[in-house]
Formats: sequence, C-alpha cells, structure tokens
Amino acid sequence: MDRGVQVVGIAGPDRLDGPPSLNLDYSMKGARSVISMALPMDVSAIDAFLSKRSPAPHNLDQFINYQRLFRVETELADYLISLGYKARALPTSADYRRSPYVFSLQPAFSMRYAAIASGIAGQGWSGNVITKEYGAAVYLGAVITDALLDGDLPLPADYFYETRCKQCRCCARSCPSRMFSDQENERYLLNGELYTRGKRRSVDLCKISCFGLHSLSYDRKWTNWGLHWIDDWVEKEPNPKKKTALMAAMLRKGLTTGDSMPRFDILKRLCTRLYPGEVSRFLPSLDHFPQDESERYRILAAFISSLEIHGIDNYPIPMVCGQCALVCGPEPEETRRRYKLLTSSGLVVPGEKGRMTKVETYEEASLLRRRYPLKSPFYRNLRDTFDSLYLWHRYYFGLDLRGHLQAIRYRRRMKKALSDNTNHKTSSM
Ligand code: B12
Repeated sequence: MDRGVQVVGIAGPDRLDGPPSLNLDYSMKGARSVISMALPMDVSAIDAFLSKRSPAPHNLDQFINYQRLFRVETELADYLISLGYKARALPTSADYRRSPYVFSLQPAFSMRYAAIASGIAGQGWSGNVITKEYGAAVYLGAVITDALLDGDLPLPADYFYETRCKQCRCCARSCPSRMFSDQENERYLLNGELYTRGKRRSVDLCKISCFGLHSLSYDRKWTNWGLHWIDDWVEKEPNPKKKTALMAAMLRKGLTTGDSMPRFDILKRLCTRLYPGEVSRFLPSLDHFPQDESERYRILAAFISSLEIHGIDNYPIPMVCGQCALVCGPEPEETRRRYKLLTSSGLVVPGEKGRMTKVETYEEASLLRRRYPLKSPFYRNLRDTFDSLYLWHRYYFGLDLRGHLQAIRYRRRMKKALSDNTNHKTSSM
C-alpha cells in the first residue's frame, strides 16, 4: 500500500484448492501463500478508447501499469527474501504453460483465481474478476512465497453474480465476437464452492478479437480498435462449436497481417521482464501525453523500438480490445455509461495512409476498407509466420503432464460437486 497499490489481499495454503493454474508449486517449489494486488485502469483513458477518440492513452496506461505492478511485486518479493523466505514476483501475463497446442494459453499461475482466493475480487460474468473499488477494469499482480501467511476473508462465492452480473451482462455484449454467452452460465470449483460465470462459447473467439483479427460487432454498429475483419463473419456469425474452423480462421488471418509476432512480443516483454527505470525514461505520464494523435503514436512507436521490437511503427497499438473488462465499472450506472459510450460511438477502420478513421455507419466503414485496403507484402507475411512459429514454439510448445493429470482430477471433483449440488437442490425442493 505504501507503493500506491490500494487493493491488496493474501491467500494462505488453506485457500488455494482449485483449478490446476492455482497450483503454486508449478511456479515455485514449496510456495505456500500468495499476495494478490490490483491497480485500476485509468478511466479517462478507458473513455477515450471506448468512444473511439483514441486507443493511445489506454495503451500507454497498460504499458506503464504492467511494469509498475511488476516493480511493486519485485520489491515485495525482495523484502520477503530479505526476511529469509523464498519469494517470486510473477509475470503479469504471457507466462503460459507448455502445451502441444501452443495457443491454449493456460497460465503458469492464474492471477484471477488468486485474486478471488485472496479476497480482493469476486468472479465476474465475463471471466474477469471484479473488485468492489474499480469493477473489472483492473490490472492484477501476484507474489508467491513459502512464508505461511494468514489469509484475508474472501467475498462470498457468486457475490457479484448475485448483486450485479445477473441484471447487467454489458460485458457479454461488449465483445465483438461474443466469446461468452449473455444467457447461459458455467461453473467452476474453488475452495469447495461453486462459482458462476458466463458460458464461454470458445476462448478462440476472444483471442481473435483481442489480437485484432476481427473487430466488427455482429450487429455491425461498432468495432474495437483492431485493424482487421474476417470477411466470412461480416454476413454470418461463426459457429463456435466448429472448433477446427475457428482455429483455421484465426491462423489464416493471424498469419497474413505481417505483424502478429511483434504485436504479441510487446505484451510478452512488458509482462515478463522488468525494465528498471526505462519505462519512465521513454514514456510520459498520462497527464503529460500530448493531445495530437500522430505525436502520441510517435512516442509509443519510439518506446516499442526501445524494447528492440520492430515492424509496427505505423500503428503502435497492441491492445485493441479488452472491452469486457473496460466497460465494467465499480457501479452499475458507470457500467451502463461506458457500455453506451462503446455502442453509440460508431466504428473505426484504417483509412487514408492507414490512419484509423472514425465513421458512423457500417456502410461508410466498408467503403473506406475497400478504398484503402491493408496490404501486407508476401515476404513480410512469410517472415512474420516464421517468427511467430519460432516464438510460440520456443516458449510454449511441450507437455505439462502434471498439469494435465491435475486437470483430469480437478474435472472429476467438479463433476461430483455439480451433481451433489443438483441433488441437494432437488432434495430441498
Ligand atoms: C490467457 C490470458 C488471456 C487470453 C485468454 C483469455 C481467457 N478467457 O482465458 C487472452 C489473450 C485472449 C486474454 C484476453 C483478456 N485478458 Co487476459 N490473461 C490471460 C492470463 C495469462 C491467464 C488467464 C487465465 O486465467 N486463463 C485460463 C484458465 C486458468 O482459467 P480457466 O479457463 O477458467 O480454467 C479452466 C480450465 O482451463 C481448467 N484449467 C485451469 N488451469 C488449467 C491448467 C491446465 C494445464 C489444464 C489442462 C486445465 C486447466 O480449469 C478451469 C475451470 O474449468 C492472465 C494472466 C495470468 N497469469 O493470470 C491474463 C489476465 C486474466 N487477462 C486480463 C485481461 C485484462 C484481459 C482482457 C480484458 C484484455 C486486456 N488485457 O485488456 C481480455 C479479457 C478476456 C476474457 N473475457 O477472459 C487480466 C484480468 C483482469 C481481470 N479483472 O480479471 C489478467 C489477469 C492480466 C493481468 N495481469 O491483469 N487473456
């Protein structure tokens, strides 16, 4: 808290019984407790993002805060180490477990489950966790340690589902590809209790929107800040049950943009490495971020090339979506306000010289896309394909046998908990 993190909580070993990604041993042998923390996303940057004024402040906010969290985590871990314990600051994202399917994105450690177990947040309908203070629009961090710490009190299971999400569902309607249902739910087991969230139709749909491969909403009234549309999905929604078709669409599009690898690499570096002092040297604070859009892009592009990532100077915006978290404010009225901002502010598409241009209607957007098509040269796509395959396979290809065995056991326990729950309900009727 001295470092300006207002939302902090602890879970001891008695509160870490859940899905395999809550297993501390995977990230540090002998770890017994986790300290979770959350930093708020900047609301004026969210507004600029959702209203299609500019994606730059929110990207700046993410760059700064992922590094800030990592720095606070590292200081806390160093402090615990100085007291004689083992401790580890965890990467804030992009630390996926090895898998034969490299895009399965199972994290080494799930900060969301940890945040719930530590009492700083509750499960939200979107899958994001919600804090009382800032809603779901937060960045999460965690430190694990072998110190035996007393846990904080968690919120009741389904706290936010009962008090907010049941009536809201703005998050589900803010996802361009409708990754999760706005009606059906699914449940998971954590510390012996069942938690409810929106049923995911397919997590690949989320990756497609979050990586900017399809930015258009199904009603064609708004977009996120992604550059691309999957043409087949403009007229007809994809079928989420056809998993191979979804995966093929994702790869086909992702490998023809020419910049998939550097875009992901930005997130990977900012979330898995600490750059001492460098962020503040290259980046202004949000208060000192210029108003001029091309100047903002110049600053972000210079920062990205300072990380030694090249090839995306013209549109240095890696975070183009995340709208399910961005709309979710601390109060229902605030959520409705943000949702309205998103859905009533039209569309953005690349226009002249690739500049993102805001328009009111789908027809205008289509016209611009036809007039200024984005073309990435063949040799660039080829290089990007090789670079992407290399990066994803080098860091994420393999087999996490132990994790899979834990997942099988976990699924069994969950099935039993679900059937006990149904029996209990039937017998008490
Ligand atoms: C992978 C990932 C993604 C992926 C996939 C997202 C997804 N829906 O799973 C992509 C890139 C698409 C993504 C998008 C987003 N993300 Co993200 N992402 C993560 C990451 C690395 C892990 C998320 C996670 O927990 N996934 C999956 C597993 C663990 O959960 P699960 O599916 O419920 O698990 C089930 C099964 O898979 C199984 N299981 C669990 N563990 C394991 C392990 C094995 C081996 C097996 C076989 C099975 C298994 O059991 C579970 C119950 O059935 C975290 C960082 C971190 N290390 O925690 C950030 C994180 C969750 N993301 C975050 C954010 C903000 C976002 C976005 C809003 C975009 C953005 N950055 O602005 C969107 C939101 C999308 C959404 N509605 O979920 C924040 C969350 C903030 C919050 N309030 O909750 C995090 C914590 C990053 C951070 N440090 O702040 N994300």
